[in-house]
This record gives sequence, C-alpha cells and structure tokens, in this order.
Amino acid sequence: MKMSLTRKPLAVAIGLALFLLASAGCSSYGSTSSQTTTSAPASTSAATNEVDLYDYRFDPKSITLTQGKTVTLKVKNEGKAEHTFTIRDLGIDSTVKPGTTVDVTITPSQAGTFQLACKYHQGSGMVAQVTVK
Ligand SMILES: [Cu+2]
Repeated sequence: MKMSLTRKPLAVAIGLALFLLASAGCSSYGSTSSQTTTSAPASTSAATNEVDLYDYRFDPKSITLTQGKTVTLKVKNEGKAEHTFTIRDLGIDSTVKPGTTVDVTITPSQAGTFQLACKYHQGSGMVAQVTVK
C-alpha cells in the first residue's frame, strides 16, 4: 500500500519532467504540436480568491495579497455556525452566515503580516494569516 502511494507522485513527476524537456526541446516546432492534457501544478499562492470558513478554521490558513492591489475574496461559510472574516489592522470585518458567501474587497495599503480571525471563535484557534507584499 505504501509503495503504490509513493510511486505514483514519482511517476507523475518524471512524466512532468519529460514533458517539460520535450516541450523545451521542440519549441521551434511548437505550433504543430498536438494538445496534451497536463494536470497543471497546483499554485495556490498567487490567485487565492476563495476563502472557506469551517467550524472552526479558515481554509487556506494563509493568504497573500499585493500592497495597493484591490482584490475581491469570496468568503464562503461551509460550517454550521456563523463566522466573521475579520482583519482588524486592515479595517476588514464581515459577518458570514452559514451556507452563504460574502464578497470581501480589500485594498491593502500597508505591507506586513496581519492576523485574520473569526471574532466569535478566535479563542478556539479560528485564526489565519494575511501577508501583504
Ligand atoms: Cu467563527
């Protein structure tokens, strides 16, 4: 069981490496190459637009924003309890009822690391981190 679990990602990695080598090698013939279905590597850091609230945690646990750039986060409450999406230092405080999604628009004016928390469940560890670069 463990063997198959470790082998699969390795095979995928090798496949991806071969694909990258192949596509780099024949870039001059690029236009005729047939379409290949590649699973894009998960890049969650750049365009994280959705934040899920659970009882009692945030997903993802860290959000990276760009200073001065306006972004709209879709804050979705997947839990049974009411939660808040609160970043005190950035003046953000939104209440999200269970089963609903609230658009939270943020234009971070200052760089740094800020705490995202649910006002109700902060004490239960419902906190996350917002990094503004
Ligand atoms: Cu909460």
